[in-house]
Amino acid sequence: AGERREIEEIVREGRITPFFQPIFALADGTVYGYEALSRIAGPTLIGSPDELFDKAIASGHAPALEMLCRTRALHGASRLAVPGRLFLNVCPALLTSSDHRQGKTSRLLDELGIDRSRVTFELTERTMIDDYELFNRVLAYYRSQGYSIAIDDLGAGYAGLKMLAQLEPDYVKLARFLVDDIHLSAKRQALVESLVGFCRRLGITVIAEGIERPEELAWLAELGVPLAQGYLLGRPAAAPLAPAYVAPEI
Ligand code: G
Ligand code: G
Ligand code: MN
Ligand code: NA
Repeated sequence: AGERREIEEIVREGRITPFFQPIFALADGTVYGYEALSRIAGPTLIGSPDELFDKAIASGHAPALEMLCRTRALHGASRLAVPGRLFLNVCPALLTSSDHRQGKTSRLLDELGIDRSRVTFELTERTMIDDYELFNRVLAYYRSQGYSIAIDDLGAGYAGLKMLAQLEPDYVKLARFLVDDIHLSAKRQALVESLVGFCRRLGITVIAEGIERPEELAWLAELGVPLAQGYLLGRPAAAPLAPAYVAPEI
């Protein structure tokens, strides 16, 4: 009950700070874009953004919370040191009622002078299990509005392959377990190599996330993963921020 009140307060008082984590092009070390990651501003009993969104969904505050996070992220993005593509997480539970918020999002982008073609929505694979028809409709809708789509955490859910078979996103973000210790696992190397080949054939751009070790980065580059994100390259931080990763001379 205390947490429910806290979510109400967070939404009412706008207590969300947008963090940004850089995504790098491995070929030349340039910043390709940023993923916006919302953080609760000030002291809180809520342990993580995941918990925040789960509780907000349960208590009916999710639409307001998501719009707050998005507004904060877009304002923050307009102050980023290096411009680039902007990756925004979308709460899958809110997909069906997204028209209204899309309208608001588009107006805000216009106000801030950010082109829609620079914005990618990340749809997590973890909870999108069955309704491909809905997913495809949402995807087509976002595209018709000028946005692009990423499938987030591919492999972490129940339907990774089915998703690849049914959908054509612009980006696929590999689930962290595929990257974790990839230098030690011939299986993970083979999986990532196959996914990279599959995506290349279909014109889908692969992003690896959760890179924490130089050995992982080396393998991903070797396997032809074009874009990467992780603590090794740059941690999520409040805007504006400077890039951390410098590509090795080849
Ligand atoms: O940054 P961190 O690993 O704590 O994020 C945890 C989860 O919260 C991630 O799955 C991320 O996608 C999600 N998340 C972070 N910010 C937002 C947001 O603004 N909107 C939505 N829907 N999810 C977010
Ligand atoms: O579910 P999603 O992929 O949107 O979640 C991204 C989350 O991953 C964010 O909460 C971010 O803080 C976290 N993250 C980003 N880079 C790394 C990393 O290198 N290692 C780990 N463990 N988490 C990371
Ligand atoms: Mn994400
Ligand atoms: Na996610």
